[in-house]
Amino acid sequence: MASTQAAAATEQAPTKNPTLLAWVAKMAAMTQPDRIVWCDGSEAEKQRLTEQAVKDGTLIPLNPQKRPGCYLHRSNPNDVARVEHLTFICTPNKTDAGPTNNWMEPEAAYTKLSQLFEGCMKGRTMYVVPYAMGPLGGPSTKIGVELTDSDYVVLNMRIMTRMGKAALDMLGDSDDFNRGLHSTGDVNPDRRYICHFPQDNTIWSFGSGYGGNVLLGKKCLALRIGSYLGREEGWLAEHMLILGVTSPKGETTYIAAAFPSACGKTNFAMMIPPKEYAGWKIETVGDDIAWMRPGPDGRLYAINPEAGYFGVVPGTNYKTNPNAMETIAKDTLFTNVALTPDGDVWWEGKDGEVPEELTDWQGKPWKKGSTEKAAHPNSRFTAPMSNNPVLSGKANNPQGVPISAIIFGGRRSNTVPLVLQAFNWTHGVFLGATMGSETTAAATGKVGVVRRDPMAMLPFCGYHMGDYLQHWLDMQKSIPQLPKIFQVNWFRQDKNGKFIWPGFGENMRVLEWIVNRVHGRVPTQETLLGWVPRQDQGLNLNGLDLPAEAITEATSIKEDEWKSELKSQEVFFEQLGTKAPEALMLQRKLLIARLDG
Ligand code: SAT
Ligand code: MN
Repeated sequence: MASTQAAAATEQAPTKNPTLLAWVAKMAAMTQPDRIVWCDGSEAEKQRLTEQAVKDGTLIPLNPQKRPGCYLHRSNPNDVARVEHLTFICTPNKTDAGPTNNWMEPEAAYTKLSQLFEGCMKGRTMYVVPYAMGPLGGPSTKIGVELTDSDYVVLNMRIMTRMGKAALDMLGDSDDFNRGLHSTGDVNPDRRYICHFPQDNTIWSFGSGYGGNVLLGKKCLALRIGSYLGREEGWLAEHMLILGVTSPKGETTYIAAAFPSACGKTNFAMMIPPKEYAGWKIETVGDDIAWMRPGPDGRLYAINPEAGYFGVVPGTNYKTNPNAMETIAKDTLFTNVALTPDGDVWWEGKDGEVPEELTDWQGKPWKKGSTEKAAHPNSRFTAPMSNNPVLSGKANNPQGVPISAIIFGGRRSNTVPLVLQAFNWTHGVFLGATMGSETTAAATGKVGVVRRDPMAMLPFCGYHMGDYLQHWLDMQKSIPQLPKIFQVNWFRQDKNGKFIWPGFGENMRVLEWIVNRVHGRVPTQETLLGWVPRQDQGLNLNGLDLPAEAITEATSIKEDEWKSELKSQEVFFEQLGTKAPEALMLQRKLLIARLDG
């Protein structure tokens, strides 16, 4: 059996890369697929796979008049989000994975998962999916190959990455590629594992068919393995959107911003400025991940390693994100949204009337007024970035864009003010390190509890969090022209539980202040926490229907809240033990002294 598989893998392969061929043959010998198909990324292949996915029920075609080229996929109801408790970093020493990751010893993990993978593709097709993370040929771009038995995964990877022949050509005969193995197995949560082997540049994912668990280029390679490689090679792999903001004078400033999953990164990256900002333009470079390295001119350059968006659907509408609505109007895969009787899709928070009747995300009949959600709260769209009306002309630039500001933003109903600027890089790293956020539906588990989420990387850092923060501090030395660092919080609530700041397009006002600070154009007010907009020459609030008290509330610093915040930060730093960076401990002491003083 094994030699037949190996021969089949080699015979049809569109490459002579010996390392790749040997690896594919070895994985095929273990998983024993009936067929091996090398994906070329062509239109014909897309059509063939789509037809097949429709035939086997994986995809439901949507009304071609309403949603041309769009399909609906319903995942297994036990498989609707990332599973952090089943995600492992497999390093020889437990300390290398650190206290914030689940750990398995590599040999033990390979042995355990081999038993699951053994023969799991019998009767199935193994797709070989070569893909590039980053614009083809760029200095930051990495190649991965994902072996998968899911046509849904292939069709998603085709949107999310530069997939197929072009990636294989870029790889050539090199052995420098990420080895990803995925099988949906029997979609049983008891036999579900997402294992990362940073030393081997390898990912094994078993038992899931959903998003970040299986689109291995995304969270697994671009963040977990990426962050590990970034430390080795002197760059940063971050959970950040990248946008360009252009003023009426034609000056473009590029900004990277970290927010946890499902906290509005996609909305922010595609924002349309309010009418008071005529002449201003926001353009998207990326909506989820940034790879950043120092460039020859001493600035920090960022690329978006992805080619598509895997965004949260509920809440998306023409008010919150018109550009996303345009983006998902065609050629989009929807996962776990509701279906209308006329073959369109629906979700909570969509524009217009709630339909009388729907088929919900599980395929069951649904009636208006039902207490159940019609679309899953973590339902997603997969759409090519080329659909985005405000895609930056630089999104495909292999060199990336120079970053002038970095923003850290959590979801906090209290404590953290609307915006502040860090005193310097080290203080900015402290702000990022002490980020907290209320949990969302993007991962399984309780929603709405505050957890420390340093730089929005808690679920995505592929090594010891203390070393990661030290790496951020160390990067200062290799970036002569450091970006300025800011902290924002769009999610602060008043005492009635209502959001104080209107958010969405109005975030442009905060962005303008950040741009002005970056270029040294506005004075600022020093506070205990950092620099904030001045009352007189601060945020432009023209046209905003917001009482002055609301702004005071959204920007206020309450010392009692900060006392408990410091406690919670302390628990986090204690977890890092001796790896808690000294410079950050000093920042902490300074903050305590300021608050006590
Ligand atoms: O499922 S994903 O991990 O890709 C989405 C997210 O959590 O941001
Ligand atoms: Mn994300």
